[in-house]
Amino acid sequence: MYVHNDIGNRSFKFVESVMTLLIVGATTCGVAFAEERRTGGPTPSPEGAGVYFIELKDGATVPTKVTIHFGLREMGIAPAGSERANSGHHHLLIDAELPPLDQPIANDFNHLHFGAGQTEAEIALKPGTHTLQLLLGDKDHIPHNPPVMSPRIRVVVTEGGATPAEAAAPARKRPRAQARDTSERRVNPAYRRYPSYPYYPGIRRY
Ligand SMILES: [Cu+2]
Repeated sequence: MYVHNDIGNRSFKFVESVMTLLIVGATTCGVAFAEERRTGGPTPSPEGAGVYFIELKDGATVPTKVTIHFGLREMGIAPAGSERANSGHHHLLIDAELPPLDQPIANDFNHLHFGAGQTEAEIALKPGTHTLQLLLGDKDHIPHNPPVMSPRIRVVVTEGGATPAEAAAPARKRPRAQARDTSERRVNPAYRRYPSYPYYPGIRRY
């Protein structure tokens, strides 16, 4: 009877300590998770916001000079320094780890800022494998909260690599517009005799 009681008591203690461990563990995880989510600067980003590479996939082969198009959803582009809700400007991280998300993004060859509001950029990369990542920054170049960033993708740069657009549409060759676009040929010869018209303000000409 006594032994039985002792075992019962011990097993209860064991269960109790396991429960305590579980509770402590869950609390710690919860705190760590909350900490993770809090990263980012003082500017909030709306739900569903995201940045992405347009027509550029992970593992793509690209030439040494490549134009990269930046996609943005659920937010607007605003130049650096301008205060506008739900907006920011693009940053392209080249061969760089994710920087601290609550501080201004560094400005160097690995962290390119597009503070004028650009949505594309031509960059030059050496042949080899490189990583690219987009990270939106607020007026002060600080990531939003939660941060708005793309997955980090890997590109293989070769001297004769196809551009992302060519890779996306390999069947289509040169755009037709290029062959046609000579302004001389587009002018109707009949109009050449009248090179200019008198201009009357307020009267619509057709
Ligand atoms: Cu910036």
